Amino acid sequence: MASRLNYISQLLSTKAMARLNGKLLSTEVTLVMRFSRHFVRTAASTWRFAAKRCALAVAFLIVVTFAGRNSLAQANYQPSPENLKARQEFQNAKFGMFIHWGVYSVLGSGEWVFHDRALTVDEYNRLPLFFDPEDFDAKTWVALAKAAGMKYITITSRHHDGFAMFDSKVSDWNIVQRTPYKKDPLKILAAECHRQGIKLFFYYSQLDWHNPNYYPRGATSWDNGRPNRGDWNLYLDDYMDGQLRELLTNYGPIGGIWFDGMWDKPDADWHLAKTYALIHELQPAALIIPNHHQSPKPGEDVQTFERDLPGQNTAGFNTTSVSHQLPLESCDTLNGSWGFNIADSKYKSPAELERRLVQAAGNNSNLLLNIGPMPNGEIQPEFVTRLQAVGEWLSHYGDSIYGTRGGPIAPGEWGVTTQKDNQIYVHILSWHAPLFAIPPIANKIVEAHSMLDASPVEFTQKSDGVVLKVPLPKSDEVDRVVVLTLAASH
Ligand code: FHN
Repeated sequence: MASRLNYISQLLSTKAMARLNGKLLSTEVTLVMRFSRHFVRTAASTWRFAAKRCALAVAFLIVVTFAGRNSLAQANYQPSPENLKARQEFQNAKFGMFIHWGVYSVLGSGEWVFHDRALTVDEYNRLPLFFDPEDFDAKTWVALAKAAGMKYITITSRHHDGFAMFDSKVSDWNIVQRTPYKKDPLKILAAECHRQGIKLFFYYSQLDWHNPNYYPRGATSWDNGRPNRGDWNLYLDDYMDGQLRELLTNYGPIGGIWFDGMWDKPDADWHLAKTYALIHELQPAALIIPNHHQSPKPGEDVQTFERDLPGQNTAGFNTTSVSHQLPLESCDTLNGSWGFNIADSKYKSPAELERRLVQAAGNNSNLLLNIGPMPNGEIQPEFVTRLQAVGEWLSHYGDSIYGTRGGPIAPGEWGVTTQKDNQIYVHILSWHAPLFAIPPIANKIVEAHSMLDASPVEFTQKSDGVVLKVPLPKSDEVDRVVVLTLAASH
């Protein structure tokens, strides 16, 4: 309640508050006089008391209205058959490429540089003048995603700087009108993705550090030269929904919209019902993936987790429970940054990335792995070689990942299981003894083999569990996968 009231007081400028108080004051005074005469000694204190009551009444009304609207989101949402099919395909895909790319990459200091250096809007406005990605080649990007074994791409159509990396008619704060490049890379990328059979999702930041109508400001705001006023409804209904309409009509069928930034104003009314309905109406198969760090709301199609597997909260973002209805996704960085960061060399090794992918699959989740291309449009070699190595690993082990769901045994330090039809894949990530015991499996196991070389794996199955005799790992073996084939259930 305290944070909501805080929000309300931000929302109502002093002037607006005075106007509203004026309107409601006479009713309030009557009420106060009738019910509280012995508490109110003088006319002056009557006015003060009435004004307080009045402000609280207004605040309460707004809280109720806003809380109601926000929590309802797209009430009574029934996903269309196309949407349900897209959810299945999304779950089968398992591995995607996340791309953070914007004018911020010019400074090589990540995508938060506007905020982190507390730049003014006027200062930041100079950045697009230096953004000319003449080496951007969509064919190479999509081919790299495919070589890595990734089945979809999610790219920033705009990040928190509000800069549209596409041809937007809603405002000139976009790549075509503000940069020497003058082209729409998302158009080129979308065409290439369609050609190479990769689904394209658009990341869209609802948080905006540049637009004056993103007002009242949120938790990440600083004084960057915007006026202390703005029209929130205009921002959502005209600006944001206008751009979403463009993204959903000018780029062919897209995989969906990946929202980010609602956490900046968690109690605000984001007009979700309207925005979600617009997306589902324009492209019923497009999935809505919100990174709001809250429990899923009606109208959302995927639950996503930032820098953590579902159910974990090492990064501090994921405090909610895990949905059993929606597909799950976990996103992470290949080094430590989202946007291009020239000083970040904390690259994860191919083995770490493979483990991460296996753990995601065993937790019934996709992995969306991020790279931040350079301002010239190239992807740095440290990313390329690591992604290619993961792709090489997947060319051998892909059957144990793609199209699977989390297996019947709870993930543990030792590893995870995945399952597809009548096959269980036991992914042994950390186990050094030759015998490995797992809890009971309902169906009879008819065969077990190692995925590495198809050699048989001895096993005993009893009512209290299964024991596998696994070969010791080879020195460079990241994941020992034992495939159990189950008898068909009758
Ligand atoms: O602030 C962003 C951050 O820059 C990045 O885009 C990540 C990706 O999940 N999400 C936000 C933080 O929640």
